[in-house]
Amino acid sequence: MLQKNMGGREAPMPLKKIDLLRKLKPTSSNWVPQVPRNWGPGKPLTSPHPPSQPSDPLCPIHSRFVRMGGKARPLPRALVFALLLAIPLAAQAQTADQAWLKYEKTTDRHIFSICVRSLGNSTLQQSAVQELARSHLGFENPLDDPSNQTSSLRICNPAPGIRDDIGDVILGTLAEVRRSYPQLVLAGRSGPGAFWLTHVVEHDNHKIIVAGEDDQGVLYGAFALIRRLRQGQLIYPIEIHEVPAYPIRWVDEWDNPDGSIERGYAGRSIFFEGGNVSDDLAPVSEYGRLLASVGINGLNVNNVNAAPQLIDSGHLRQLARIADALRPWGVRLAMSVAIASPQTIGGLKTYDPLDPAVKAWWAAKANEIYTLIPDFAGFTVKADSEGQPGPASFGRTPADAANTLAAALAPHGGVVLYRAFVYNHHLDWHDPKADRARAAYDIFHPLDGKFAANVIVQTKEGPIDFQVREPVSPLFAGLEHTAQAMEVQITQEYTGQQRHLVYLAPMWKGVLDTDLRANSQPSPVKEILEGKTFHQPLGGLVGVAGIGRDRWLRSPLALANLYAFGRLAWNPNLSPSEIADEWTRQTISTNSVVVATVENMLMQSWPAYERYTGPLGLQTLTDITGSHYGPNIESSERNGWGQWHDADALGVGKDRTVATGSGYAGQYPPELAKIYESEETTPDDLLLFFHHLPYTYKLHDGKTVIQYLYDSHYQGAAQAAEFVKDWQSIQPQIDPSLYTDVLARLEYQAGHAIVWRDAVVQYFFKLSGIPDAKGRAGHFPGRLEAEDARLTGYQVIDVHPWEDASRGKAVSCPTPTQNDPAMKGTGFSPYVNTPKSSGASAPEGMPTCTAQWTWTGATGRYNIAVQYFDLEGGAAKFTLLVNGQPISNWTADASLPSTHPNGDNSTRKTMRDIDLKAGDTIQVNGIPDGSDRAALDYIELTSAGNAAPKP
Ligand code: GCW
Repeated sequence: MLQKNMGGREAPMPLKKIDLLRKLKPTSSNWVPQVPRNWGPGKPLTSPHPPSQPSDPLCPIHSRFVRMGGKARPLPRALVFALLLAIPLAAQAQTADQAWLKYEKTTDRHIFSICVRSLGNSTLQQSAVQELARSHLGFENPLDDPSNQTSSLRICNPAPGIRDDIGDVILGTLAEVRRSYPQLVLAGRSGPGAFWLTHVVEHDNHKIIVAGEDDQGVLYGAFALIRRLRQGQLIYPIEIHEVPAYPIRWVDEWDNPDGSIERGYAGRSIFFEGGNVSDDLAPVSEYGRLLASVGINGLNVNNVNAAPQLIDSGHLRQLARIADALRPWGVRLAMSVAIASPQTIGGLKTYDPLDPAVKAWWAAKANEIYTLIPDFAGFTVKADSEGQPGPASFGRTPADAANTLAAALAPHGGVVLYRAFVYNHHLDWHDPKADRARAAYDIFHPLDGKFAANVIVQTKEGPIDFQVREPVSPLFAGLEHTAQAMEVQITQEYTGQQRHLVYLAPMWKGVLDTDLRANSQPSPVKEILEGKTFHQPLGGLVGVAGIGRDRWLRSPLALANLYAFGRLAWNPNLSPSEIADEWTRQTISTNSVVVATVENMLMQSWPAYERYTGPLGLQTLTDITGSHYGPNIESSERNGWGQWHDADALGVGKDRTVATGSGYAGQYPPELAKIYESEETTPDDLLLFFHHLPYTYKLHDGKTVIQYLYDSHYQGAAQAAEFVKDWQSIQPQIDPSLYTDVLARLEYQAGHAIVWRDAVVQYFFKLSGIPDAKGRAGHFPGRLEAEDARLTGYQVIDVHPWEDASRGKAVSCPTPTQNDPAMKGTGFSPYVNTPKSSGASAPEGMPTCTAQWTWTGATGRYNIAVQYFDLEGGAAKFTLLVNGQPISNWTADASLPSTHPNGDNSTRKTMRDIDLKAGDTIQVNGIPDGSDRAALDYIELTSAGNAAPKP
């Protein structure tokens, strides 16, 4: 019997046919695969559905040749198959637009002609067949026609339902396969999207069977086959059976009709432009393909802060085009709706969800939608949250609102994903009982059992808001009679916005594995979502993707997060490291050193980011009222947003205990509540989320809280620097353009990790007054402050927040219109161009400002880091000079938040191996541009041998 073990892992299936292993033994031990010399990149297929190829009557046995010792001779079919599947494939670099699905012909891969035949003719099966054609995997015969660079997949006898013995890979639904191969045993748990990969041998013809529970399962099976082949896995004999863990495997896009994307960091929308759906939806189709390849089956297309007009008739017709583009990939369209739509769009006097006219309006709207989009998936709702209208305006509950929408969708099979992200953002920070973390449970737990069957409550993984670490939301255990989905962020809003490498799978996996001990029984979050714990048929994972036109997520390595999200939504029992491994093999290289290096970088990246941004459960200590990017510790304090960490001179942390705090800890089932109630038993990495503690409180390893904060930030920043070296170590194995792209990102990250480190360390050092046992806080050997330099033109400024600049100060080059009291009476005008020999010259009328230091340290070879602010609204130019000689010019043209110098845009550029002796002058020239005032924080010299010199 076929069996599926937990969450879709493959399970052994007894063979019912020939012992293939015996048959597959190579006949020659010195067999060497060779390929023609003129093997080159193939012509990409422009459409996922090119016109059908003429049917190929047979895949002739003589096409399976390899060259041995200059002679061609036939190989037995079974051997060909085994070798095909066994040869490790050296995947090359990606282009980001095809991400992990960039299929390349390579010169070191040996491939053969293999036929593929689908038993059915559905669109999804055709997608599956064509995907195999596109994959360049084993479906070509180099000796037949070496000059033929197009895909030579032979799609054998495409006539549906006709049984013959031709195909080498046969695709079909369970029913179709059973009809054609009645002797085949395909058993085990099933469900929508499930698939079997197996093999049969008939009349000495070896075939791989891709059987899907439904057409979608066929497509997933084909992608699974490709995934394994591309990783070079030996899969013959093949026996795989997978069933997706969750029915809901959705991505949410937060795209606005004008083409902007809330919390998107990869350019403009692929869906919308200028208020309408984009004309060109080719990228949407390509995106659908990526999503399908990892099993994602739903896409909610617009921002949860929903633009009401998207539900009007004109826009619905446009949205139908998006649904059409996604349909060949089995990805169903969903949309966010504003609860006030019946009033704003429908012209009713109210949007009270219990008003009969409102209910009728939603029902009619649903009918209209399904006429246009018959497979429409459903609505996502953000209501009574961050200014969005909601049922509370009428004294109604989220269940009232959700059920009205659910009733409208139910006749069509649609669902409502109602977000539990409902909270008051005008909380009273004086009140120790006030706590935003409590909101979801306080509001939704009392409604358990009141939601319609097609409502799924969608809860963020933690009780606050996608922070670098939070405890798991207690609501997952608090809804026993309600379908649930967990929302995570793929787009890195609070985790470095794709400028920092942060592989999020370990964080998600930690949440999925957390055992909430509901009713004192094992109840890991992943099983609650799967419906196992509370017997709910619906549930799943939703990932806020934020993909845009710039290579989906802009950063090539960030795509590992999109991939991992899909894989975990399919099977939450996969480990983040095995997912990292398979992503790397398909995307970067199958070289074992590359795989090990990249996997290690990915796995270390989230812990490193946590260490340098917000350890001990403090959450990301970022600017929570602005960019959500750079450090800004006090932005969380003393305002209504409720992300307080209550730092004062004596201690830090939010008291969420039942005994003395907000009582949040008591929302967990008793076993966990007990653990979190005491600082003794709370895990260190969540300590300050639950407890307000003195800086001198000792952690489990005996280290004080303050010393841990210092150490953690230094350790995290040092790890970020290591990522650069790790990547450099594999340069020869990496595609050059990918290498350069990622290297620049990692170097930037290493510099910004220092900004984070210094901001948080100097903030807590000043607040606590407690010295760093290792002497680092407040001491920066080799650092020369800009405000201490001889300045021409530059003015000293206070940076806000102060911790974002070294000692809180920087220098900025004023605009010609700025009143410049510092310059008054000096006769100096900063608005003249300096001679060309002094580095980059300013355009006519623009000032060049300079900061100059005299080197008083030891003679030697140094690296000089310049810490400057790369501001929005211009591209300032900088030059580093030594003794008047330019060493390096660069332009501050990165796209970073804010027009004001702060931790969002503080950037480090390092010039290496510069010889210096005492008395040498070091100078930085800055030429502002627009609102980028060429602001400068400091320079820092380290010995090129890495030892810091004494200034
Ligand atoms: O994290 C916050 C984001 C908002 C977002 C909100 C939400 C779409 O900063 O941009 O709004 O969460 O999840 O609704």
